[in-house]
Amino acid sequence: MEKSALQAARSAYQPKLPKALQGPVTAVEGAATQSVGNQEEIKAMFPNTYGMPVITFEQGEAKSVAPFNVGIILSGGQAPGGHNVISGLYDGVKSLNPECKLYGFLMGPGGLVDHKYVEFTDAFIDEYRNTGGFDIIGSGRTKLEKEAQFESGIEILRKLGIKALVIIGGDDSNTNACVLAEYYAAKKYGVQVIGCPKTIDGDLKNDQIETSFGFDTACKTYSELIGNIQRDCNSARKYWHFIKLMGRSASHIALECALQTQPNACLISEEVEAKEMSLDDVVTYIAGIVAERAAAGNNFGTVLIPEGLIEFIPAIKKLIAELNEVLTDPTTGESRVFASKEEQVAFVKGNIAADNLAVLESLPKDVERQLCLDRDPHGNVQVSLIETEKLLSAMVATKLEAWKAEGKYNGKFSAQHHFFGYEGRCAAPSNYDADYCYSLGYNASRLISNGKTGYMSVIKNTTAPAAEWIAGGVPITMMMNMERRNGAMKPVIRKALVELDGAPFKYFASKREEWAKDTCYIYPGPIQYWGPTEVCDQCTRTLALEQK
Ligand code: FBP
Repeated sequence: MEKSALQAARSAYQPKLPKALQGPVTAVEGAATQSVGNQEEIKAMFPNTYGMPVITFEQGEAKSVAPFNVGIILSGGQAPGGHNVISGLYDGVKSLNPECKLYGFLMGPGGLVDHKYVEFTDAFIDEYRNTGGFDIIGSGRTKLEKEAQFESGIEILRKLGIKALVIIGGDDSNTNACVLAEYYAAKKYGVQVIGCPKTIDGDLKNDQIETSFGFDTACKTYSELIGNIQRDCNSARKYWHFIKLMGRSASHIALECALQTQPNACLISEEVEAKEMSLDDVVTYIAGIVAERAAAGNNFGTVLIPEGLIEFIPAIKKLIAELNEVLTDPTTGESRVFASKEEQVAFVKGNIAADNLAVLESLPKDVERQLCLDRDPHGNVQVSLIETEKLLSAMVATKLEAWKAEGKYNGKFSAQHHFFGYEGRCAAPSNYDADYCYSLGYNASRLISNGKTGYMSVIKNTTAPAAEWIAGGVPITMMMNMERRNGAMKPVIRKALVELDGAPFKYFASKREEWAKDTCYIYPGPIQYWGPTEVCDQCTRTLALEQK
């Protein structure tokens, strides 16, 4: 494989490990745990994996370990650092016994069900160390939830002599990992299942998980691009840039990028919901900032928009909840199947309440259509396909015209649109993500050799130097509660949204008026892999503020 100069040099980087993982470990068990909500229901559904203790690894005595085989799956959207989780796990199992084998299932959970796999070798792994992407084995969004899938999985796991499966995924994939762990434990199949917290969205975090991997690199990549746009914007002084950022429901990415770049406006979906803002309120807020800057002679600026915004506007949220119910077949719990998109839209319109229909029909035609159409396999609206940045700028332009007619505004408004998501998901992992991911993978090998199942690999204290990081495992059931999905109550990992009383949001809120009025842009520049530590090794502003 031909490599870029950076890739070639970067492949030699040896990621750092927490001190406890640098040699043999001993597992220290905490007290019994319980789920974050609906304790009785979750306990009843996960009798074999509920209540287990949090594990912390400390340095221990060397023991001989018999060889064992492990399988790994990349699930869901790409996130920088996935290859390092795999190389960390590979090095981890080989350090326990060089005869251990690691297999990768191809193109996501579907590879397990369809028995598509590869065996990793030194040369294969070395090609991918410290690189972005999930292309080493590919990823997919097949939802692992049916008994037939679990049974098909055990066939290939037995054939390959696999003792443990590591699933790298977000909240939905780790929920499925837990269901699989419980199923195999209940059936006494002797296969352990370990999860690993991945997603650029940053919404898989809690008291035990500081951050999901990939968030750091993705936000730094988007912030570089936003900084570049802001410099262009401040040079030409003639455009308003509307920048939509990935992140699905949560606004962590938008907030982090705002903290890194100080734009003129950044919407936070969770705040829009808490303040019960309508679409018109959101438009009025942005138009107000545009008008205020215009009055000072500044007909330019930047607006950051989280991709899930539309789902948090209360009237639209209520509409989406009903759409999700209507699009699910109550007899099977599966999505209804339609002969055509037109038939699907017509069915939806004929089956929702009048107030929701009125909201749906008040939206531009393309948004209306997208809301009625397909969900991803986990039942999520595909918000990345809704062009909120164009919708908002068009509505802001209309509002400004009205204000002009009333003599309230006398500026010029010309908009440019951007959507950053795929640009950052496969970036070469920052030093933080390279070390964090390698440690998560290496740590998973220790959870396996200690016989754990239904655990998530966790690395804590990551704002300290890597040697001081704390390695261990957290029972996945501990993060669960019951939520309504596809028309039924399901046990799921609780998604972490932006907390309005959390330090990152509070800091942003204390600064945003100044950033709106004045031009306070920060230009972060590209991720650096070598150089002064304050340039290369900083964690996200979110994590720094949270851990302070
Ligand atoms: P995961 O939750 O699987 O990590 O995916 C995150 C994400 O990048 C979201 O930010 C985005 O809405 C979605 O994936 C896009 O999905 P797709 O890659 O299928 O277009």
